[in-house]
Amino acid sequence: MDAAACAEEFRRRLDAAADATESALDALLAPAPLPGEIARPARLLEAMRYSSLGGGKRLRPFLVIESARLFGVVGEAALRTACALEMIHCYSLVHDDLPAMDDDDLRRGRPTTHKAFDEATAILAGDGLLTYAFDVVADPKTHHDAGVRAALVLALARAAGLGGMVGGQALDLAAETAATPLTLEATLQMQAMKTGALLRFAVDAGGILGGASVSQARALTRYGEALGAAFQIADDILDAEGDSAALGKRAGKDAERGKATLVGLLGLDAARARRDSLVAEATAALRETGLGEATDILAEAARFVAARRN
Ligand code: GRG
Repeated sequence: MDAAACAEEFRRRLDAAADATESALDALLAPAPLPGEIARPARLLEAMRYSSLGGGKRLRPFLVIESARLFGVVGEAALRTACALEMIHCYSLVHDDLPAMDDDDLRRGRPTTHKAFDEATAILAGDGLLTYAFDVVADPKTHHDAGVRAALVLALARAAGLGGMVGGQALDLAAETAATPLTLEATLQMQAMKTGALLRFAVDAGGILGGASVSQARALTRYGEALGAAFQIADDILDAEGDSAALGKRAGKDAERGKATLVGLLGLDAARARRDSLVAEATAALRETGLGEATDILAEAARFVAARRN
């Protein structure tokens, strides 16, 4: 596929993944209780729907769906895993926006969940999305093989928890009030945990669902790690360039808050160079899967992540 055709096909598949995720989340968050549930409280459900429907690029669902497609896996298994991951991503945004954390009023171009509802409801909506994600992955509707479901649950828990996103958020918060700024190495580790771990899970999940070989799984992980790092540098660059309106925050806000950013540590030019070499690293890792042109769309995703404006 030539570059223009690949970029067009990427957009088409990103839109398709976003549409499929929206519909599937809408169905999962329907008012009727599931077997074993007692009732679905209306206001909490409304806040969970508000937090997860009608916005976002749906990059993580796209990565699950497209990495599973590499192994011929299409349909419910990938889509439900994609929804679970997106629920965890949305929960993290809801909690990150709370007054005790980033204290933001806007997210995805509309009031944050605690502004649209109230703080207690926003905390519960996040908790509800987090726990529902594991319900969805562990449900036999996601995969007939209990071993596959257990592998997904384990990988998702590790990506989202203490040694992943939540741990990374804790390191980032601690850095804001620390006497000395984080070193480059510590910043890279914090970012790999805070934002990288869920992106990495997205492609690892495709390998788990598709029965990737050990070497293919390793290559996918390397791709996910490079993509995650490129994603975070792009975020730091957007913040520094003052082009962060769509991120729902004022330009330079992260750096001003004492948050560790790669632009702060390396400067803008070196951060851009690092971002570009991570895209090359991600693309090289895809070649190591031995899956050939089928991986072109994921290579395009790495370029998209690096060039994103929101
Ligand atoms: C509160 C447990 C907890 C964790 C928060 C990921 C995170 C940890 C906070 C998000 C803060 C933030 C805005 C980080 C920058 C990178 C990022 C995750 C941006 C939002 O992701 P996108 O661009 O968002 O994929 P959309 O809206 O497109 O889904």
